[in-house]
Amino acid sequence: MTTQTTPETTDPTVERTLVLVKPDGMRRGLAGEVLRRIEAKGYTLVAVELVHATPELLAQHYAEHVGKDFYQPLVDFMMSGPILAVAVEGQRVVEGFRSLAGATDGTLAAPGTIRGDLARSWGSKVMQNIVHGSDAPESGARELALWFPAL
Ligand code: DAT
Ligand code: MG
Repeated sequence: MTTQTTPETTDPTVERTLVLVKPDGMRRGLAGEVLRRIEAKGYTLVAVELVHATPELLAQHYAEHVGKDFYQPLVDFMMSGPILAVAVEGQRVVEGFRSLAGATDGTLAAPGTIRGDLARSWGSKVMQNIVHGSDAPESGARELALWFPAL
């Protein structure tokens, strides 16, 4: 009799994403709440590190936003305090964490999501939305290489 199960290590649906608890989340003491939700969903924490971001790191991380009018305020905000960088693994975790995080604008994010439950936005506060999550598996791999070069 042959086994039908696929070892998790060879399962292509197992992927990794980068989660950041942004400076507003850290200031408000919400790192544990974010990690709790990730773990409760069933994902695995692979690496966790407290990071003080540099302009160089943020320019690579937010390459798609360089030159936009909110870019410099975003960099200033992301350098306003420590960030908790988290490498998270699981089946379809990239889209799964985006779903846990909710929409970018905390005012509009659905209740039940991290942003919907914990973030509000008005004026320039829209960027204070607690968390970052990679938006595609390729972004996850690219961003994890920036924040966790040894991983
Ligand atoms: P997300 O973080 O949901 O992936 P994004 O990649 O479009 O959103 O933008 C990155 C961050 O930049 C976002 O979390 C908050 C900030 N941001 C996005 N659009 C903005 C805007 N129009 N004004 C101010 N900040 C903005
Ligand atoms: Mg994004």
